[in-house]
Amino acid sequence: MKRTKLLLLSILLAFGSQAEDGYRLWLRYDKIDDNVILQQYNRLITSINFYGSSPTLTAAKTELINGLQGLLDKKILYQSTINNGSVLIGISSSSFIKTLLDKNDLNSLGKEGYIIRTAKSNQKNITIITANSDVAVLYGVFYFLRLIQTHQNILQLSIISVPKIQNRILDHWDNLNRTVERGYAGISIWNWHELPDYIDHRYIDYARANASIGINGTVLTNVNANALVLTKDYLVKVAALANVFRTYGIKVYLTAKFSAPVEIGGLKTADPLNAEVQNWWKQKADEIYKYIPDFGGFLVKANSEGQPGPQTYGRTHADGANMLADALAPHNGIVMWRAFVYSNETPDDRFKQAYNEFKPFDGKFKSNVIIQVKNGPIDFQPREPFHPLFGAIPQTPLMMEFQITQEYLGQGTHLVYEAPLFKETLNADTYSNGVGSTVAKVVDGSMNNFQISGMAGVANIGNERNWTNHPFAQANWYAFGRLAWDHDLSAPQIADEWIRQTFSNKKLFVDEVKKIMLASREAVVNYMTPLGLHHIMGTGNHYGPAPWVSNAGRADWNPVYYHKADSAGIGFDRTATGSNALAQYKSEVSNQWKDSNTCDEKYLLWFHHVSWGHTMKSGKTLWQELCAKYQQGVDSVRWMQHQWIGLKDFIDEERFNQVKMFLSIQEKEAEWWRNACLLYFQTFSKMPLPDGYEKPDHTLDYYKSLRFPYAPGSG
Ligand code: BDP
Repeated sequence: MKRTKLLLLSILLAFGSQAEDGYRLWLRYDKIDDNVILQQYNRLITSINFYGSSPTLTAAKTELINGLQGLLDKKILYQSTINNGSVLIGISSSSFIKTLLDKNDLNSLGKEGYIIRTAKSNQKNITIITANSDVAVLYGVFYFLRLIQTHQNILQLSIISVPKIQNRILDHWDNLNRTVERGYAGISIWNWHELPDYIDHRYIDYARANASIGINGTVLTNVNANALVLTKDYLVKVAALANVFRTYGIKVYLTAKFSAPVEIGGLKTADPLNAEVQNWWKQKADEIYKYIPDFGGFLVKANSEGQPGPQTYGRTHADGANMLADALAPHNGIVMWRAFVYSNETPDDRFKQAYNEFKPFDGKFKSNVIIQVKNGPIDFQPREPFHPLFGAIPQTPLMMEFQITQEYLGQGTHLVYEAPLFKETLNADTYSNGVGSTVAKVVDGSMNNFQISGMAGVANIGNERNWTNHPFAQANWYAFGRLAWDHDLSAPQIADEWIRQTFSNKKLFVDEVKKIMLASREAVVNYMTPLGLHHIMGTGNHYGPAPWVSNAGRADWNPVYYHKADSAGIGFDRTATGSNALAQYKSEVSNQWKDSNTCDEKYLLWFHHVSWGHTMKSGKTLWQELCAKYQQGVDSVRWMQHQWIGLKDFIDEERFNQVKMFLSIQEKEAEWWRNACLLYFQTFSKMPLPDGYEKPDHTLDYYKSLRFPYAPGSG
């Protein structure tokens, strides 16, 4: 008897109290903990009917059955007869489903859109999930599961959802040795050594997670590329991943090193106008497509930060991109050519470089080339004005490049919800076609009627058990995918659904966590780079504050280049009296920013060198305002901590504690940023810290002496 009890207890311990490790992301499918809601769903969903047998539809069926069985805690029958509560899934061409839906609706879906609709068939209440392609049915299944995970009413569904952007892509900055450039979540999930023979289950779960938010492409390798990935040995490994991802509608892409014809092809040159070079790339493309028939194409970083490119041979970006485009065109592949370039000569203003280099080539790229532009002109800072290229080259399709990994946002340990940052850029008005010419409309192709459109996010994924290290960094992966599908979604809406799926549907919890998430981006701006400061992070690893650095290899690698603090004031004059970068924007935009008295203060030091005594809108001097903002950043983190601690009873101990500990790190580092920056800037302002502010606990020399040779993410 005693032994049986003990056995029971150990079984309970083994299965009942499984630790929540975050691996399941937002696809947790745990039993609905609200009994009333559970019973409602149980009445409304009785069985599923399934039309089709492809691997993708089978994946959709499995997902739906697993999801429903978990959420509803009952066996879901798979039937061929229609009952009250049947959920029908299948593609729209299947003869039965076709009869239930309007042809125009189906036409409006294109290849990737789906319909979820409540209907009646023979007096039975049913739900139909259908689309014109298998993968879109899978998208619909994930959406339906999300409705239930987030406790939505499913009584009268009439949903049509079509993605606004065609190529929704994660860019992995993963190296073949499994280090991840700017990765803070362990090593690369691609285990190149064991591929193609060992297929880690993680690859499948990665694909499921991406499909659940509509991501349909993945660039497997770092933009600082290694030509080896284009050799046969690696292509078979890439093919093995592509075979897994295909079922989930995800295409693979690779970064193409421009010098590959020399490095692995034995040619003497990589000049894009050389016939042998052109032929080499054609053959290489043919070879790749033999292994991976649906290969997506190349992402290229050329003539930037030491990467080779067409300019190495006196040719242009258009020459380089078009050569690769020609090689891929017979196979329908695309070239994503990055605009993140800055030449080896020190420019008068790095801000202006991409625009200057690309503007002359507007309309000169082949139709399967898309230019990938970072959200802002410098480099993924906590806040940047939108990149001046958006709206400026109307004959060239531009795709967005966001950075999901938090290189400049506290890296692995700061809670920063990025959707507000993404939205700020997407909603910015370029005025390129009159009022309302938002960046989103440039990027989704609607402004200039482009067939090709795209949004890329630099991934924050690694082999940490919970994928992203910080549990809240999962929300950034999620938000990126949701916005790439539909950039009209709002940041609060996305946070809301993510919290419900990832943690809990309890209203108080959802409301409080949403507040934390929505405050977090402004918090990081305030404790790192308030009022338009930028690029004052530690050199190389970009970890922590280092506004004093002035000895890096070239002028525009130094924080002092960006803040230009001196005894007169602080900030980069980008008006007509300075670098005049503002002239790259339409006058409707530059007019908003060109006067330091009327410029939106969040961009003030991006565009103006302002005196320390300058009167701000608050009535404070610039120096006082700077102090206030840094303190506000620290205070916000403390508030986030306080709120989080109050939510202890709502969620599992594991994630509660992890977030709590990370918030302490964030608080410490926010204080460090405030102290180091204010002490340093004070050497110029010569003004005292206003009363009522916390005083730094160390000297400036102490902060300057800190070194982090092994900070993660340096590649
Ligand atoms: C910067 C990163 C660097 C990348 C580069 C890029 O610091 O590691 O290689 O951007 O985007 O943000 O190419």
